[in-house]
Amino acid sequence: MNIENIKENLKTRVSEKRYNHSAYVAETAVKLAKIYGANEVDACISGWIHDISKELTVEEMKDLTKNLPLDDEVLKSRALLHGPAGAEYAKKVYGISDDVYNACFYHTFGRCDMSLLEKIVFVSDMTEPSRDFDGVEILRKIAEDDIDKAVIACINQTLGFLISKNRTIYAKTVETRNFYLKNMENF
Ligand code: DGI
Ligand code: FE
Ligand code: FE
Repeated sequence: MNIENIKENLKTRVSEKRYNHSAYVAETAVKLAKIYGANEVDACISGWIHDISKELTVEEMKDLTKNLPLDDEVLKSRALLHGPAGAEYAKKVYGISDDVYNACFYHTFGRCDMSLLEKIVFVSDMTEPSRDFDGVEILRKIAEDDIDKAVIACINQTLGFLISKNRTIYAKTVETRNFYLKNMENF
């Protein structure tokens, strides 16, 4: 596996905007990996591949994930399914590590007790330099201070966005938030 090959392939699979977003997520994930002592190569690869299946149709995503036990809600939503579909695609094509696979799989809704890499990719996706929503600067600061708090703050941002659009909220997103909030109380 080689980052140059991943970049070339990604260019053929997503728009220029999403390609640039992926580059920024890789850059941000490496920066956070340096701060928290995570594997920088894994952070870089995860950033580049996390959205690699995002522009497929839901049918193509379902085909990639057909052997996985996914919830119906995930199977109906490109927004929720693209992480698992990207993880499966990258596993098949590049033979990624389990940690990179999980960082890609869970990058949209998270999960309880994420690995450091999973948290870094989750937070980098939301705080990379081309994100420009209100409050992103505060999120970037939290990201460099406390990665668990940053996970909660990123989910709060997503929930606010979903509520403002009157969209459904996936239960696993809420479960991830509850896990980290409850963990915080023990500090
Ligand atoms: O792929 P990106 O745009 O870089 O970012 P993402 O993978 O975090 O989110 C993709 C979309 O998924 C975004 O529009 C928000 C949406 N999303 C995140 N969490 C949930 C969700 N959609 C639903 N329905 N439920 C969720 O819990
Ligand atoms: Fe995504
Ligand atoms: Fe993304």
